[in-house]
Amino acid sequence: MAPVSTRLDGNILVVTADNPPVNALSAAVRGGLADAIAQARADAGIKAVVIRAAGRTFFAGADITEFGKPPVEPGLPEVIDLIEQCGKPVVAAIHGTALGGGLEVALGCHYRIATATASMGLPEVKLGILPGAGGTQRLPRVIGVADALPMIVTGAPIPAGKALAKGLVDRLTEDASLEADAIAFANEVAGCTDYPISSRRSDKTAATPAGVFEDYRAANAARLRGQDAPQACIEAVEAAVSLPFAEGAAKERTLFLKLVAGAQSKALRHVFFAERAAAKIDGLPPDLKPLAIAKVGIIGAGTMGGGIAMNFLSAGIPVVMLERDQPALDRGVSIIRKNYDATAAKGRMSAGQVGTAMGLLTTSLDYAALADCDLIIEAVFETMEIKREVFARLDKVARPGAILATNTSYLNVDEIAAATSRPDWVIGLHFFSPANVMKLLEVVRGAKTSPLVLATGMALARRIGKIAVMSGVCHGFIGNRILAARTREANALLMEGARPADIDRVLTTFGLPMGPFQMADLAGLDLGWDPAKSSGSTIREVLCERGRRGQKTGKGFYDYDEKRNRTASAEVDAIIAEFAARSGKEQRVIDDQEIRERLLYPMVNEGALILEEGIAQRASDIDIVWLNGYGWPAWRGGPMFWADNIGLDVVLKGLEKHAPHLTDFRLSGLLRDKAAAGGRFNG
Ligand code: 3H9
Repeated sequence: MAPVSTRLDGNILVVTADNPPVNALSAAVRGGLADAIAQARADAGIKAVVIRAAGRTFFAGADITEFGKPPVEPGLPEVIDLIEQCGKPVVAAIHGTALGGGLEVALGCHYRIATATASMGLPEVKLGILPGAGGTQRLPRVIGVADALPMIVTGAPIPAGKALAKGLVDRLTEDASLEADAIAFANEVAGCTDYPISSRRSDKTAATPAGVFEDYRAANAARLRGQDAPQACIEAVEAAVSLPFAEGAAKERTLFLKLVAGAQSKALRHVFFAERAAAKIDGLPPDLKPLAIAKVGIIGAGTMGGGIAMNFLSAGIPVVMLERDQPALDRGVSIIRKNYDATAAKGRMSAGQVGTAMGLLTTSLDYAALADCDLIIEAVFETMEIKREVFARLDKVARPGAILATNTSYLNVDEIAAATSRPDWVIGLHFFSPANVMKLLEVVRGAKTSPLVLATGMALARRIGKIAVMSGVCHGFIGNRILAARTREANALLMEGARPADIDRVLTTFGLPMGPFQMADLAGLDLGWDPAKSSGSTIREVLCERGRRGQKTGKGFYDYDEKRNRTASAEVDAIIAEFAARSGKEQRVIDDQEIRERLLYPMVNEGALILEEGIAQRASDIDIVWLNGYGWPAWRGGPMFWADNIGLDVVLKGLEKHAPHLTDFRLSGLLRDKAAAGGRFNG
C-alpha cells in the first residue's frame, strides 16, 4: 500500500501518511506528500488540505536510515516548500510526537491542530545535526528566538499545551476527534487567502533582543564544549534573524550537509540505533510475555536501596522496603522524601505527585512482608557471605513465581543464585548511583536465569524509564570491568610519573565529565577503607591515613578551597614519588598522548574480551553501558565505536607498544583478529 493516500471530504483534501512504525519521512512518503499537494493545486474544487498520519504518531522526522546514502528526490525542504506554497490553506493534524522533519512539515503547513497529549520538538541536535528542512528558519519566525533557540539547541520537545501557549499550534483537541476537528478547522479556513505563511513572518524575529545569541553561547559554553551540532544550531537561528528566509535556509542547508557527513553525527546516529538494539535479546522465544510486576520488595534502605525504590514509586508501583532496624528504615524513608521534595522544589513534580509516590511506600523489619511481592531486589552490603544469607532467607519467604534480584556491582550472580532452591528465578539488576537518576541498568543473566525472568527484567527497565543492557556474569559485568581496566592503568601511570591532574585533564579534554581522581575525591577516598586494617600499602590508604579523604575533608588527590576549587597537591606528589621509589619505579615525564592511549586502549581491549567471552551480546551494548553509566561523550559513540573509527589496527599497535607498561594485561584475540582483517566491532 502506498504510504500516502488522499481522500476528499467535501472541499477538503485529507492526506494520510501511513508508514509504520513512526511515519518517518522516507522517500516514498515525501513523494506521496508532493503528489498530494499537486493534486490539491490542480483541483479547483479543493479549497483546503489536511495533512495527518495514521498509526501511533504524526511524522517522527526524516528517515534516519537514509542518512549517509545517496539522496532520493524529492528532498524534504522542497516538499515543505511545496506545502507552504500550495496556494490553499493546509492544516496539520498532530498526534503522538511531531519530531524533527515532522515538526518541520507542520511548520510548513499554515495551521496546526494537535491532540492534548501530543508533543513536538526538533531533536536533530541529538543526532549531531540540525533541523535541515527549514526548521531553524521557520520555528523562530513562528514562536520567537527566546523559545526557539533552546528547543533547537537542546532538542527537548514540548507538550502540546505549551506549544499552544507559545503559538506553535493554533488549537488543541482530543485524540478521538482529531481528524474530524482538523477537517472542521480546514472548512473554516477553506478558500481564504490570508493564511499565515511561516517563512514570510517577521513579527517575532524582529523583536529579538540584542545580545541574545552571545548570552546564550556564554551561558551554555561548558555544556556544549566539543560538540559541533549545537554551535551550528545557534548559527542557523542567528541567520533566521539576520537574513531573508531564502538566504537563511541556504545557510541552514550548508550547515546541515556538513554536519550530516561529520564524525560526530555518525557517532550519534550509531547511539540512536544502539540504544534500540540494546533492548533486544537474541534467541528469546518471540511470543514470550513478560510477567506483570505489581509490587516490589527492596532489602536495604541505604542510598542505593532508596534510589532503587524511587524508580518504582515514581512509576506507580508499590514498594515495601526492608531493613534490620527501625532507625535505618526511618533514615531511608526520610532520604527518599527529601529527594522527592527537592524534585518538587525544582518544579519537576507537583506536591500531589510526591504524595502519591510516598503513599506507595511501606516499610518493614520482617522478611514475611515480602511474601506477596512479584520482584524482590537486594541492595545490601557487597559481600558474598551476606548476599547468600539474604537470598537463602528470601527463598523461604518469597512466593513461587517471584523474581529474586541482586543489585551487586561485582559479585558472581550464579553463586548468589545457588543459595536458593530456584536459581532460574534469580537475576542481577545492577543500578547505577544515584539510582533514581542514572539511566543505565545492567540486567545480569545468570547461567540458570530463565528467559521469562530475563524478558521481565528488560521490560521492567523500560517501564521505569531505564536503558537496559544485558550482561553475562563476570567480575564487574560490562561497565565496572572496563572501568577496572582503566583504573589499573591510571594507578600505574601515577607511579610512572603522571600526576593526577594530568590524567584527569586528558580524560575531560576527551569529553568525559570527570577523571578518576576527581571522581575518587568526590565519592570519598575512604569508601570501603577501614582504619583498623589500613597498612599504608596503597597510595589511597596513605592518603586516608593522612586525613586526605576527598572533597569532604578539603583534600584528597587534590587540595580544595572553601568553594571546592581544586589545585594540585605537593604532598600528594611526594607520597606518590615515595611509593614509586620504594617499588623501584622510575618517574618520568609522560605526554598526553601516551596517557590517553594507556587509559583508553586497554578499555577497548577489555570490551573486546567481554565480547569474545559472550558477556555482552554486541559491541554497541558496551557502548551504551559506557555512554549511560560513565559519561562517555555520546558524540564519540562509545568506546567500541570510537575504536572502530580510529582503526582497530591503530589500537592494536598502541597496545603492543605500551605492553611492557600495562598491568595485568591480556590481549583480546577478537581485537587482534579484527585488526588483522581490517574489521570493526560495530558492523
Ligand atoms: C530529521 O528529521 C532531519 C530533518 O530535520 C532534515 C532532513 C533533511 N527514522 O524509538 P522506538 C525506528 S532527523 C528511521 O523504539 P518509541 C526505530 O529505530 C530525525 N527509523 O519507539 C525503531 O526501529 P526498530 C529527527 C526510526 O515509541 C522503531 O522506529 N527525529 C525513526 O519508543 C521504533 O522506535 C528524531 O530524532 C526515524 N526518524 O519512540 C526522532 N524514529 O523497531 C527519533 C524511530 O527496528 N525517534 N525509528 O528498533 C524517536 O525519538 C522515537 O522513535 C519516537 C518513538 C519518540 C518517535
